[in-house]
Amino acid sequence: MGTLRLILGDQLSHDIAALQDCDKNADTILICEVWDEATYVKHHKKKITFVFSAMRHFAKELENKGFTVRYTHLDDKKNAGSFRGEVERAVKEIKPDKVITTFPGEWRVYEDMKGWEKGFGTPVEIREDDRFLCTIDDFAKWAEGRKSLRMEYFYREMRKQYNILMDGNKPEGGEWNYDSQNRKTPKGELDVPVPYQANIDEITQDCIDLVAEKFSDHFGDLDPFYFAVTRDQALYALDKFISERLEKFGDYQDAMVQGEPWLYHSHLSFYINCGLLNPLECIQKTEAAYQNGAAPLNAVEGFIRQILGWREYVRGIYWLNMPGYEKENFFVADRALPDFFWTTNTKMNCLRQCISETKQNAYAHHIQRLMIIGNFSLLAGLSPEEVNEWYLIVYADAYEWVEMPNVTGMILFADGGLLASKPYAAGGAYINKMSDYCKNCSYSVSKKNGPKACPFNYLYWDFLGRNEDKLQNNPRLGMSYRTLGKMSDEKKQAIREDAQRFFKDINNA
Ligand code: FAD
Ligand code: DLZ
Ligand code: SF4
Repeated sequence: MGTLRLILGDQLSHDIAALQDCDKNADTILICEVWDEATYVKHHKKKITFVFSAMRHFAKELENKGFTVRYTHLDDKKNAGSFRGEVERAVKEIKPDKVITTFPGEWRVYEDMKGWEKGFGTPVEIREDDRFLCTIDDFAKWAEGRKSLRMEYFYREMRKQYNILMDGNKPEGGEWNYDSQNRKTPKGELDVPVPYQANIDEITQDCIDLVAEKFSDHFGDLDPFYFAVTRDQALYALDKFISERLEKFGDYQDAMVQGEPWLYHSHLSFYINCGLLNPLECIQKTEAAYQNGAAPLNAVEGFIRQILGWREYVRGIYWLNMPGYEKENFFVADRALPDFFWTTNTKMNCLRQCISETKQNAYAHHIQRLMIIGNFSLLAGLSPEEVNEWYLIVYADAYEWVEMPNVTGMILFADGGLLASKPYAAGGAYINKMSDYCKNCSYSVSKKNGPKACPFNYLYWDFLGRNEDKLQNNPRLGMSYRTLGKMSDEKKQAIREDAQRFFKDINNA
């Protein structure tokens, strides 16, 4: 008897809604490693290790606090292999009055949950996930009747609502957004601090061994493993970010440097998304650093904008548009993912660096995801379905609610401009400005055409040409289309031929 409290792998917060009135003497907390979740896409090996180890540590902490935890290991003989199967098995064995859980992060899980009450003949309560700072309903209210759903306006509302970086009813420093001060190009030696690396304990080692055995055919390097897997470790990583990196976070937010996968980013998304850190505590701690004079406004506002603005906004966009958002394909793009997305084997140095780092770390920072891998996916007309699956697989912070709007909306413009006002398309010059990748590349960034030319240069114009009917009236692309319009027929023909040659042999590019 008592209630059965289901905690999913991205709900590892001690104050999660499903645990808020948990009775230590009567209730059972269910946490389960299930085959379906580990394989519905073939997640990066580090991602599975991280989620399993964090789940096992969380279960142990709950037990130490006196809760009754029913923990299903992946290789338990009776493991039913799915959330539904494991909840049903627990309901049959424990016979609870009720099942309580928290709203999940993915549509497919929610769809499944909706059928549990009828299926099991036991009441099922799905509670609001109050770790998010904007409810799904409040986002829908904000979006209602608006012609365009720009993040900036949503973000301003959130700043006011939570009284973050406000000076009365005005934004701190007079501006809402200091993005223009966040584009410093990396020149000379950057003294990037070593990021937090947790030690491997017995629980994590067991998970590493399990993943090595069961998921050897999944993408990604398992070693070295250094993610935080407990709340204490994640809090330490947060404090270390604030004391060592936050100061320069703003300046180098858009920078890319060969051999520096972590730069001044926070590397906290894994911990926030799985519940080890609460987004509001990250915001408040960084705001305090600004108030104490430990970090400048452009850094603190930039960081807070990502969490209070973008993170909440993309979640709102996901639930506002599901189901259906996963099928969006504005450009009718259908090219298969090139092999090098898995092998890293490409002569394009920028892509080779970013995909290799992704393979090694299950992490790439935002501008690598957006302007290198994302930009290429857009320009090459890769299938949104395949690109979405890749991003969901390869990053340890990826869950559909956050991955899909970033891919479908932000990088591929596959939703036709619901999220972004224009496609984030750029040629080699931008990559050369924001990184040092080009100097080590087989292609020449200054060449516009021919086999030696940087492919981003002609793919950019080929993309605009291919999609002229859909994009030419976009006011933010007016200048690019005017330039395209002024090009000679020979030049346009050279661009088309270069692009066709590139696509024909894309796996050897
Ligand atoms: P920082 O640069 O330190 O930023 C601080 C925090 O802000 C992050 O930890 C994250 O919680 C939040 N944040 C920043 N940008 C975004 C954003 N665009 N959307 C949502 N939250 C944001 N983020 C994920 O958490 N999971 C994903 O699956 C994911 N997929 C992405 C796919 C693409 C194509 C792109 C362009 C971005 C994606 N992002 C995703 C957003 C962003 O790239 C990552 O949150 C960030 O790189 C994580 O590293 P960090 O913690 O060092 O971030
Ligand atoms: C990502 C993931 C993986 C790999 N495995 C599990 C698991 O075995 N059990 C679990 O509860 N959660 C797992 N997760 C996280 C879930 O995929 C996530 O909770 C749902 O997609 C809802 O967002
Ligand atoms: Fe990338 Fe082009 Fe620079 Fe090579 S030259 S690193 S392909 S942008």
